[in-house]
Amino acid sequence: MLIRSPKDWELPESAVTAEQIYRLRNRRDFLKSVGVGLAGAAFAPQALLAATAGFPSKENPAYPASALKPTAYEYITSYNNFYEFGTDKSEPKEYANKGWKTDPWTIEVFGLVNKPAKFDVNDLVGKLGGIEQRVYRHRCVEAWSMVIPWDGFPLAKLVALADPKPEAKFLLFTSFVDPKNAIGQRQGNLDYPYIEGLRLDEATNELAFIATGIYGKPIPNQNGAPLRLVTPWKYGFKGIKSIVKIEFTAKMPQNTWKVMNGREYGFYANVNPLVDHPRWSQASERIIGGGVFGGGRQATLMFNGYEKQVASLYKGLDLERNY
Ligand SMILES: Nc1nc2c(c(=O)[nH]1)N[C@H]1C(S)=C(S)[C@@H](COP(=O)(O)O)O[C@H]1N2
Ligand SMILES: [Mo]
Repeated sequence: MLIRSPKDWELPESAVTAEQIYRLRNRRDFLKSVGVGLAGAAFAPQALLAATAGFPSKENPAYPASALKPTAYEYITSYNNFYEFGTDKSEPKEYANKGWKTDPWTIEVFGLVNKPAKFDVNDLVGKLGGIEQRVYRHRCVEAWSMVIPWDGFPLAKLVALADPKPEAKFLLFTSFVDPKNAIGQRQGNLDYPYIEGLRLDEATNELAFIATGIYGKPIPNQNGAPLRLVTPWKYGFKGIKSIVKIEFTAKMPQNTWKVMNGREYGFYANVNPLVDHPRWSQASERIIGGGVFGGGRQATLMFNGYEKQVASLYKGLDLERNY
């Protein structure tokens, strides 16, 4: 098993020259220019590829690795929920890396905003002033958990760039459609595209994050490349992967799991150990990962341990009804 220490993934800036960075803005041209074919591209130095999307990132001292015990990289990237690539935890790693392209990638921001726009992901990261690292808890509704060192940017920055109109109250996120490459979309295991929603004040909460990396490296396809939502106080299914559209709306949008089974999954999906899932308890969780840190169970925390940051968002809301 691969356990990476910070030393392995913090690549010195000196490893990348200005010229290389410049050429990598046209990554494929660069790979062609040095004679790296499709097969060789997999071995292109991470530092060089990473340079285009703002890596290496700096740790945000408010969410340090020292406060939590990050799950090993190997587990984070091989135990996944990404139904577009199969329902088994091991399938996304295999099927999301068989010809599905996540670079280049465009994301469209539109709806009730003053500045609708389409962005190339790397341009967007540049516009927003780069990326940072935050170590967050990750709690799936299936009662398992991990701790993930994400790289990315606060969603609030993207919201500010879009400049919402006063009528905008919600965000509707839409994932990609590509049945040719997504085996789960061919099988029709869910209604596609996968969609998710947030209230505008949830989206601008300091915790809401768009991840473009894990452990200081570009986010692997199976984790939702090139950019996915991270809302650590909510169950994992809110963290929609591989986003292509964000629409600002006046009405509360639908979300995939609520559409599939509204009796079991709601819009809010806030982690709450006191409200059981109809088929299992949410009071505790299985810790993913072997060795010293994994394999056990622990009590689930209200709002997954982020009560201080988010409890005020839900004042006066009946959390049992508004699951
Ligand atoms: N597009 C899309 N996003 C998705 C999912 C999915 O099936 N499709 N699964 C969700 C669920 S249930 C979880 S727990 C997390 C898993 O993220 P991870 O594989 O990076 O841990 O992604 C969420 N985002
Ligand atoms: Mo999940």
